[in-house]
Amino acid sequence: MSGDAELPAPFHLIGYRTIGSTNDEAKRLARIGAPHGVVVSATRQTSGRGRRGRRWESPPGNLYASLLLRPHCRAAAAAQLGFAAAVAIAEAATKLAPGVELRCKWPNDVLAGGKKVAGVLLESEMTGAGDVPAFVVIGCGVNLAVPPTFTPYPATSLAQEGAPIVAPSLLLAAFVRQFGERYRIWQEQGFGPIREAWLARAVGLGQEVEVRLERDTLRGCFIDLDEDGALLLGGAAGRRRIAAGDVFPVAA
Ligand code: BT5
Repeated sequence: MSGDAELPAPFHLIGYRTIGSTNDEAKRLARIGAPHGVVVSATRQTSGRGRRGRRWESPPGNLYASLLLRPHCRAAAAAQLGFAAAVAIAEAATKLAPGVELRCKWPNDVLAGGKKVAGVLLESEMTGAGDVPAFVVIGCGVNLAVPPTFTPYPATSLAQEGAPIVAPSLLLAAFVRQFGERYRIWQEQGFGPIREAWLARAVGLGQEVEVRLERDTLRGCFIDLDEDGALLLGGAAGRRRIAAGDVFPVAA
């Protein structure tokens, strides 16, 4: 475990070589009172997680980091921060890999050259009091050097898309700077600016998409994002609001 002074305040790095999951460690630290701004990173994870308990392949060479935040917001509004993280990853990666086209895929994926290069896992816990989360943990996995072996949605790494090899610590510093700036604007102005930045990079917007839910698959036009980041899907039966799922393009 090691510390690093390079992150802008209030962010503070706790780095590990090997850990189960940086999200689990950030949550453990949050429960024993760690402050807003702690960032847990690891060279590799042995139990990296995606959403719904899915596995996140985490070999050395890529970025694995989790931000611990203590925002004063409605629980539902915390989901907005996942979009801020995806935008900040895309912005940071664009600076370090200028030739690669970075886009956002609902809800919080980042694509490089049309393939998944980064994912975000947002988890929060409530206190007993009111609708304000006790803390929010935002876990980010970014494939810098090593793409995963097999995935249902095509995946890649920045290096595979032609970028030079970027050190995880370099991307982490750039990401945290971008995220810190987005977070400050979010506190002052709400979701609007993040939503605009995310929509400007969104794949599938205005197009026919397939949305896979836990027990169902829907098809429709990806119309918009709502105030809490839910996907608005238009179809013959009207407009439907989707809070969680996976989006796939529909072959023309
Ligand atoms: C995500 O889940 O995309 C969120 C991933 C978050 C990972 C970070 S790493 C740091 C922090 N600590 C953790 O334990 N997690 C966070 P989801 O949308 O459910 O995507 C998971 C799916 O992506 C898997 O089922 C695979 O199909 C695919 N996948 C697995 N590893 C991948 C990788 N390295 N790159 C791209 N896709 C991957």
